[in-house]
This record gives sequence, structure tokens and C-alpha cells, in this order.
Amino acid sequence: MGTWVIKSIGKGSKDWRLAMITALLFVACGSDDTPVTEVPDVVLPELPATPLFDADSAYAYIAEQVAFGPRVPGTEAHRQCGDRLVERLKRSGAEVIEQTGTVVSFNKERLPLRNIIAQFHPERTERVLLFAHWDTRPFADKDEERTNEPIDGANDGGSGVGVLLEIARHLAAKKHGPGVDILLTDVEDHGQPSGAMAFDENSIDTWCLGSRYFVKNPHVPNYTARFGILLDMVGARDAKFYQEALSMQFAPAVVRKVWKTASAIGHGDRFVQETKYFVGIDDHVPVNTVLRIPSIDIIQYDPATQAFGPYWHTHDDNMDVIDPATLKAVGQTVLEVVWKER
Ligand code: AHN
Ligand code: ZN
Repeated sequence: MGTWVIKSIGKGSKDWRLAMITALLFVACGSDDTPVTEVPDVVLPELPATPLFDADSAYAYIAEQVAFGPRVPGTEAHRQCGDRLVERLKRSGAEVIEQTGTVVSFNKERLPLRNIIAQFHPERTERVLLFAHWDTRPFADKDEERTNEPIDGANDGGSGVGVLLEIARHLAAKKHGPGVDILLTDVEDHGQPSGAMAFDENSIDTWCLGSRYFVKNPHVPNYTARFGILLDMVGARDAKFYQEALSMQFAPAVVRKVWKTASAIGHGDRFVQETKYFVGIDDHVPVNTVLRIPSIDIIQYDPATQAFGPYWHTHDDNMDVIDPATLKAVGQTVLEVVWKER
């Protein structure tokens, strides 16, 4: 056999030329007892091409939500917008399950809860979870004016949903890989206003009531998924996305996968490969701790504020802050990650 030949082509071998020639002869001629390895023509299956994410369409889905008015739980605008979201997801071919219930807010308000779950290809056992909150903050506690009035929540509430509705339009046509679940969580943003201590131990529990409800009552028993991606405030002009610290703690491999993918398709300028601790709580936390689905949060970090954008929980969070270029970077990246799953 050829083993001695390979050994003799070592660095120390003086007559490596002879060895090489011998090796070539071996391969070229073959012999009765050493069959030549035949390389068959390999026909690889065509890789399904990732669809193009239409940022203008995502933008229109955000404008549509904002046009209903602030989506504060218990209001008519909230109900009507919820109906429209369900309608849009069904039109994209999803099987939609709604979870309703009542939760009590930090100020003892009883709030109706409506989580919206859109299943694509529910018969597939392998799943990927994409989620965003669809409710908006009932007050503008970070503003100087009209602090008791609800905000538009174009970015905080509207943007994640807008991106997911646009991704949803492609999912029925995804013939390969895991099925996708889109979860629109409710009553994320009814948390207790914080003073100087942003991550106050007691106030943490007052946020993310819809996702807390979901993890205790998943739409299918023993629900799990390969991984989860939460989108929160993903539409502001010039937004950058740093690797959010809780995501790095719970699901570092998912963070790396998403940030690498962004860089590979040309969005490395927005997906900065640097960790920042600036989120106290978000919907990905209960999904990680209770359901144990490794889940990350794609959420804007603004180096200027060392936190969220300056519009956060103010009346400036309106359509003026939304830029299709940001939606494109996030939407195309998430679509690419989902399409690459086999
Ligand atoms: C805090 O980190 C306190 N809140 C992040 C959750 C949130 C509120 N996302 C949007 N609004
Ligand atoms: Zn918020």
C-alpha cells in the first residue's frame, strides 16, 4: 500500500523527489490489488437562497401599528391593532394561537393580556423562535412633557413587530429546516418607572408580564426551540447593536452566530462585536431561565447615553426615529440566520 510512500515524504527525507514520483506512479497506474479511488461526480443539492428582506414593507407595518394609536393594554387601539396583527400573520400562512388572560401591573391595574403566537409548519418538531413585544408604554416617564400620556412606541413596540411581520411573509415558502414560531408578547412595557437605580431588584418583576405568562403556559406542552431571537428597538436611525450582556450570559453561541452572520452579509458596522451591560430585564430572560431555550436580545445600545436611544420612553419615540436602513440590517440578518438552519 502507499503508507510507506507518505512516510518517506517527511521533512527529513533526502530522496523525497523519488518518493513523490513513486507515489504518483502508484496513483496513476494502480494495480490489481490496489484499487484506484474513483471520485464520482457529486451533485450537491442547491442551497435555498435567502429571500430579500423588504425594509420599506417593514416600515409600513410599523406605520400601520402607530396609526392605531398607542397600543396600551385595555384600550381600543390595542384591541384593533392586535386584530390586524393576527390577520396579517394568518395571511402569511401561519397557524395563529392567541393566549388571553389577566395580569396585575405594579400599580395594581388589572390588564387584559393577549400574546399572539404564529406557527409556521407546526408539524415540524425542530423549531426556531422569533419574538418581540407589541404593547407600548402607557406613559412617557422619561420625557419632560406630557409624562402621563402614552407614547407612539414606533421603535419600542412597533419596530420588532414590523420586522417580524415582514419576515413572516417568507416563512410559508421555507421548505427546509426547522419550523418557525413568531411570538408577539403583550404587557412587556408596563413596568415600574425607575429613578436613578435603573435595575432596581423589586421593579424587575414588574416588566415582561406577557413573556412570563407565556413561559408558564406555552402554547404546546413541553415547548422548546433550537434558539430564540428577541427584537426590541430595532428601527432607529443609525442604531448600533452591541452584544447584550444577558444574552452573552445565557446564549453566547447564538450571539456569535447572529453577529457573525451580520458581518458576513455586510452589516458588521451595525452589529458591533463588543459586550455591553445595559438591559436589566427583557422578554428573553424568562425564555432562557424557565423554558431553557437559548435566547438573545437584539436591542439598540447608544454609546452616547450608555443605554437606549434618547427617544426611549419619551414622545420622541415616533415614526421620525425609524429608518428603513436599520430595519434592513436587522431583518436581513435574522432572515439569513433562519434560512441557514438545516
Ligand atoms: C430595562 O432594562 C429596565 N428595560 C428593558 C426592557 C424594555 C423596556 N424594553 C423596551 N422597553
Ligand atoms: Zn419600553
